[in-house]
Amino acid sequence: RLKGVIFDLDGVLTDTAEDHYQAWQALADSHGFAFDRQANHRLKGVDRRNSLRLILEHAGAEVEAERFDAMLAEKNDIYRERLAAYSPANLFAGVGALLDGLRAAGLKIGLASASRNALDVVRLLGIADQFDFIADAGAVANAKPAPDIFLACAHGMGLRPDQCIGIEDAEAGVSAIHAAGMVAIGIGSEEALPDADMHVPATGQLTVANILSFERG
Ligand code: B16
Ligand code: MG
Repeated sequence: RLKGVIFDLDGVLTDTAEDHYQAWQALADSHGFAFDRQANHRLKGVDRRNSLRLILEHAGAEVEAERFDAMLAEKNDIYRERLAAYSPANLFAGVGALLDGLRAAGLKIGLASASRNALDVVRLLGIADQFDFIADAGAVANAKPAPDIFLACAHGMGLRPDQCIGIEDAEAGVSAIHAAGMVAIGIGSEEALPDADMHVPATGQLTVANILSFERG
């Protein structure tokens, strides 16, 4: 029986992707590395460290460990400056009502984001109190597509993975949900997320009824 719903953050509850992109672009520009929106597509759902690896690979560049870490910190500073402008208005339409509905139906709600800024983001969105558990991306060994963050979230909610459904907008995230032994709802087209078990174009279009019927079906 379904007892918990685990949400990804970026692309599912809000659109931090544009701010991540702008921060990476500013970083790449200031260091003279080739980067653009096209190259940014590969970073969807990928954690900070692996994102920088992909950016350097794209630019055909290599940097020593110390500069690599300094670049990660620099990108995060730029990103957090952008986050300062966030408010509940940045929550995707319909998500507030969906969270209220899940809670009223007695389901637990979890967050499994690759972002180490996730807690601050949900606070800024005004939904931090809605979560029974927020998994800490900094505390898991392996990033998505590994199952770690979804398993940590289920465990933190006191549930078994097979009692949870995961909601993701990125391929790496859908793989992580499946590797955790959960069913996956994909936010986006079937083309973009071929492995997801069900698709909706936007999170706000999900209802408690169709999440529950999906489980039974
Ligand atoms: P941070 P999600 C991911 O969030 C983003 O999609 C990805 O672009 C970002 O690099 C990653 O979080 C790490 O974020 O630098 O804040 O730790 O989709 O897993 O919610
Ligand atoms: Mg995402």
